[in-house]
Amino acid sequence: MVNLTIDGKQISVEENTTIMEAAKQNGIPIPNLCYLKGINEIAACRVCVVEVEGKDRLVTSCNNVAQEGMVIHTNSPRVRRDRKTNVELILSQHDCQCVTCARSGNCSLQTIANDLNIIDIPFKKEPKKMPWNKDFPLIRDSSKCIQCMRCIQICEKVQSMCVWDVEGTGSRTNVNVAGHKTIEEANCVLCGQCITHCPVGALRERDDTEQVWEAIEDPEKIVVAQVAPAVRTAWAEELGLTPDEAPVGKILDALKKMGADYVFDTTFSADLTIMEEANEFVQRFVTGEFKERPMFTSCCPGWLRFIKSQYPHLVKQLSTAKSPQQMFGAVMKTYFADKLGVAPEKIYTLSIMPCVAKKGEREMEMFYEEYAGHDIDAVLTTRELAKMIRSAHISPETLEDIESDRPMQEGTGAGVIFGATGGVMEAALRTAYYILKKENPPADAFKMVRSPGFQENHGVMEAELAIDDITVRIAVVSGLGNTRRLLDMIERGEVHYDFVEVMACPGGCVGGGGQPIHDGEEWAFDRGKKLYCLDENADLRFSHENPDINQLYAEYFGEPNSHKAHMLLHTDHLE
Ligand code: HC1
Ligand code: SF4
Repeated sequence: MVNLTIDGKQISVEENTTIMEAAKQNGIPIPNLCYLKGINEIAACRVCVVEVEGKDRLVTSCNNVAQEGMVIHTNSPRVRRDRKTNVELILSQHDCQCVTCARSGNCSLQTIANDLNIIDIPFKKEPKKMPWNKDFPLIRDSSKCIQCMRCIQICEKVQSMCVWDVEGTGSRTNVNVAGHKTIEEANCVLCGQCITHCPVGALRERDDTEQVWEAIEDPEKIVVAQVAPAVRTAWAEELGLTPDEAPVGKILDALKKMGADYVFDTTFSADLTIMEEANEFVQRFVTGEFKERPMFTSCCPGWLRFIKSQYPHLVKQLSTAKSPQQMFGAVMKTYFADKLGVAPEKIYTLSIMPCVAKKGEREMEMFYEEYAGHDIDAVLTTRELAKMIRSAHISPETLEDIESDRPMQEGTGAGVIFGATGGVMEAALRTAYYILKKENPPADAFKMVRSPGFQENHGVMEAELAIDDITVRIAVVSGLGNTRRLLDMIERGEVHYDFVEVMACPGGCVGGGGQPIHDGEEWAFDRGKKLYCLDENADLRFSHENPDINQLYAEYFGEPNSHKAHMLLHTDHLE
């Protein structure tokens, strides 16, 4: 242990603890803009400077280790002056258009500038404005970038994609798309992790709320909305409700109050995905059609973008099942349109997702069906949903816990856990077991695939399951750096699996790039626990027991993997 004094408090910390972490562990927060523990400890912003007695110069606390006997002041007059100058320098190159910024009210630069009582910016320069395609689902505004390098580091170290890089030197240093490429050329997977780790508003999703308001206003359109499993764990964080006060029914009520005509829960179509995917897996597995193992899940569009650009030869091993979002869109524009007695063109399908890549997924050509354009017409993130609720001046405390509309009303616990890493696999195994044995396993029989944390075992959970004389080898991974490691091990023949679930975002969709932002904190695993809790308390925990899914098959699709199901619920990823 190392003993030192910070702000007059005598403390002991483990060796090799940074001053920043030592202070934090002892209830002394040191402000910072660029620091991300274990990922970005480069002292780029110099906001975290502290005074160490006996040293002439101030030291940055994020990348200097606490040493025996140090006496540190985190808020001396010298520190305050220096910190203020450093923030003024950052502001001098920032566009400071706070009122029109997507991150206004949730921006670490705005907070620190206010905390330091910065009223004038002494040395203002014209911020650099680089061109950007505003139609792309991910938007970067270079005039707001503070060059903290977090986007570069999260993309490279956690997601292994290296989309961002620094260009130029000295005062001409900028962050931009690596290799002088446009963002469209850069193989960006749209996971949005750079957005949720940006301390300011330099990165954001494309705003699609205005086109949704237009659709709501259009009397010719019937707006049919769906809400993804992970959204219920996080939307309230933006609106000041506690998790207990924020069931998914209140999101449905908000959507109805804003003018949606019908509202549904994506857990319904997560159950539908399980019916298709579990049957596909069992069919591939039992009939020996399955020469190339493993079969990969296909519901995460960040993962689809990744495999297509990084491991194109493995694309044929993806399940052909569309994601729940796309399946629900297809069902809304066919089965549901029939029920309403309207043409599919009249239906405007809206999904609320924790995800930026879902905006890209709806645009993908392969999901185009001749019957009615795209499966999905608009995708809003959880953050955009909160923004719409605020702009409609709905008081969150007046929302009621309403039910989804019929006939696609029911969703099981198996569908709910889709939003957390391991959830798709667990849900699929519950139904695959039933298909093979004609009886249910205990609902928690496969809970070993729930990841305890995305860094443990490099974020990989693996298991071998015996169902009678069949052994199924499975793995679950989240985060694309972890995924790359796993795929390389599979390719080198070091590990062998039959079925693998991949989610691009660390922790799964609960940690999605469209979720509310808590600067420098990771909330995915706490949100994931909420989903497992909802599953545990659900009346129905098996997708194949969902009565509305069974009705859908009886009335429309016949059986899983039928010709009609293939036409509407599956896709060819190789096209
Ligand atoms: Fe997800 Fe999915 S779980 S991909 O993470 O399969 O976005 O929540 O909606 O489609 O169900 C996201 C979440 C979501 C789909 C489902
Ligand atoms: Fe989107 Fe979920 Fe995939 Fe992240 S893990 S890219 S939120 S679908």
